[in-house]
Amino acid sequence: MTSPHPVIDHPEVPAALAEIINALSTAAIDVNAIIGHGPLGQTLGAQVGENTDGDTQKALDVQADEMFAHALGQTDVRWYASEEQDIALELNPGGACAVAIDPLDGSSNIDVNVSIGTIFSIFDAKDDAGASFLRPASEQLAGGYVIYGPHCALVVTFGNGVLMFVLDRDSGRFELAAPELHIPEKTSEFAINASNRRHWQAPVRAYIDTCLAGADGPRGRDFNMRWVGSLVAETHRILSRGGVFLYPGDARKGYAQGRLRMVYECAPIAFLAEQAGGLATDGSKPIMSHKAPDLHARIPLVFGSAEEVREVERAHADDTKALEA
Ligand code: AFP
Repeated sequence: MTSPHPVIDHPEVPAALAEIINALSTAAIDVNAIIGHGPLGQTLGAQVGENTDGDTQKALDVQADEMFAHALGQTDVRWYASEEQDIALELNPGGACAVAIDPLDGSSNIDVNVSIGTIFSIFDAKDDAGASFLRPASEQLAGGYVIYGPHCALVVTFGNGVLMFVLDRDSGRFELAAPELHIPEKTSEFAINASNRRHWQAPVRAYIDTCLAGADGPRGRDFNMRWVGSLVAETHRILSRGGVFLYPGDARKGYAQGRLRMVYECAPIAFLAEQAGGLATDGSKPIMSHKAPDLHARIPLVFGSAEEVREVERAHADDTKALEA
C-alpha cells in the first residue's frame, strides 16, 4: 500500500479539497501499480459481471471501485457515486463533499496495454444524494482524471485553470508538471468512432464529411483522425495539443444519448475543457448548463478546440433550420 504521507501537496489545491485529492491520488498510485504489472499480475481484464446498464464489468473495474471508495471513506466525503454502483453510497454522514467517479474508464483496453484512466467530479454535499449529483455541471467544485499511461498523470481543475501533476516514480509523489494546460482554438484533428457513420444523425455526418473532404472541400485543409477508445486518453491528447472529440447520440438501440455518462464522465471532462479555453457541448448546448436526470444518464459529448466545437454547433443549427423550413 502507498505511504500515509501526502502524495500531492500544492498551493493550487484548495485546502478544503486537499484531503480528498490526496486520497484519490493515493488510491490511483495503487491502481497504477496493479495496471503496471500487466499480465504478470492478476487477470485484470476478465469479465466478472455487468454494471447498472448492462455494461460488462472487468475485474479491475470492480477492484478500482473498491479501492477508491475505501480511500475516500477516510475523508470528508459524504456521498460516493460510481459507474460501478447502482446507487450513491453514504461514506461519512457528516462529510461536506460528494464525489462522482468512473473508477476505471476504457477498461476494454486493459488487456491490450492502451492508456486507461479514472475520471472524477467533486460537489458540495447536500442532505440528499440526488440533490448532490443531479445538478448543473457548473456547480462542480473540481473535475479531473488520472491517466495510467507511459507516465501516470493527474489532471485537475478547481475552476481556476487546469493543472497537470505527474507521478514521480522515485519519490512516489505527484509533482506539478504544468501549471496551466490550454486547448488551442484551432485544430485539424478529430476523434470519433467512424465505424458508426451509418448510424449518425445528419449534422454529425455533415460535419465529419467536411473534415474528410479536407483541402478539396469547404474547410480548405486536410484533417487527421484519432480514435483510442479511451476517453481519458483522448482528453489528455486534446488538452496537450488540441483536437475535437465527438461521441454523439446515434440510431443504434440504447445510443440515442450516446454512450458517455453525464455525471462522472462528461461533466468533469467539460469542466476541464472549458477551463483550458476549449468548449464542451451536447452538439448544441454547453454540457456545463446541463443537469443529469439520473445518476447514470448518458449525454452526447462534443468537446475540444473551440473553433471545431462551434462548427459542430453550426451543423446542428443548419439542420434544425432545414427541418423547420
Ligand atoms: P469501456 O470502459 O467499456 O472501454 O468504454 C470506454 C468508453 O466509455 C470511453 O472511454 C470511450 O471513449 C468510448 O467508451 C469508446 O466507445 P466505442 O467502443 O463505442 O468506440
